[in-house]
Amino acid sequence: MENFAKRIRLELLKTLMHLGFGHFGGSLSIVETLAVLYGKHMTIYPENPKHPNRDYFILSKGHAGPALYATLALKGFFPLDMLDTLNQNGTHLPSHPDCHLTPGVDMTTGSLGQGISVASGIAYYHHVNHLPNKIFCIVGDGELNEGQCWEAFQFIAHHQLKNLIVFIDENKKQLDGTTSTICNPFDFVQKMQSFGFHSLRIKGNDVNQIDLAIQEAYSQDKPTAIILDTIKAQGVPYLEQKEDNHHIRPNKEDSAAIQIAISQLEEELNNGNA
Ligand SMILES: Cc1ncc(C[n+]2csc(CCOP(=O)(O)OP(=O)(O)O)c2C)c(N)n1
Ligand SMILES: [Mg+2]
Repeated sequence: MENFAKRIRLELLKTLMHLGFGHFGGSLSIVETLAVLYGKHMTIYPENPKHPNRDYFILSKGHAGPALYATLALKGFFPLDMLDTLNQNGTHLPSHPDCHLTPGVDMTTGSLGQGISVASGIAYYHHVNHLPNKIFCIVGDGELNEGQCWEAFQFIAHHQLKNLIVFIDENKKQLDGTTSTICNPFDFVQKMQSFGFHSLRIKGNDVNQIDLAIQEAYSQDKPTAIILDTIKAQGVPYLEQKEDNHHIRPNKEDSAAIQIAISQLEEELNNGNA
């Protein structure tokens, strides 16, 4: 899974550098979670993406679409070289996911707050029909400013939708500042517990912790919210330190740092150290 995370991060960085701008911060912070989901936990059918037995993934924080695209390409939903068409005219990879355009994308997202509502609806359908499919959804910590998310959480807990695992990417930043200064969320673990969830906080850059948290979720008698303690732009130290790392159009210094990260990842993957 660590190896897969490195491959996702590498393809993601190459894709965004090819485009010349993008949501580096929020894409990088979910790489490890995507690696664990698509590398281990999800039943997927890259040759037949809409297979009825598939598990579902909803990227509610849709601006991190490029991280999902890198993952889907590496799993064989579409060719890797398609990543270079990100955001171009006529592309099948718009900057925010579109389920009508991209194989493997289960829901169109980007308007924050809506993905988690749809995920709860998909989970409810499978729950009442006694279908075994699992549903995974990642929401952003800033996204939780949207009241709609909390309506969805109430619905999920009320109906005991244990087939849905919610991840909150707590990277502590939103578009233009920190979550604590813009609209303090306080403690997401306590909050989700009081909303009726089993909830725990783990290191969101540690694939083993993510894996164990998902396994823990399977054995609960209530739905689970996994709080991912992450760093915005995780995995590229220079960008982690950059104050405004939500949407970046890399300047000379940024580009040099990203190139170093790309070379390091390539070297680690080539040496089999990953
Ligand atoms: C309804 C809605 N309002 C505003 C935006 C613009 N927007 C895009 S990303 C973002 C910040 C989201 O913060 P967070 O969920 O913390 O994302 P992350 O830190 O994971 O990038 C905003 C306000 C949007 N996409 N949808
Ligand atoms: Mg955030």
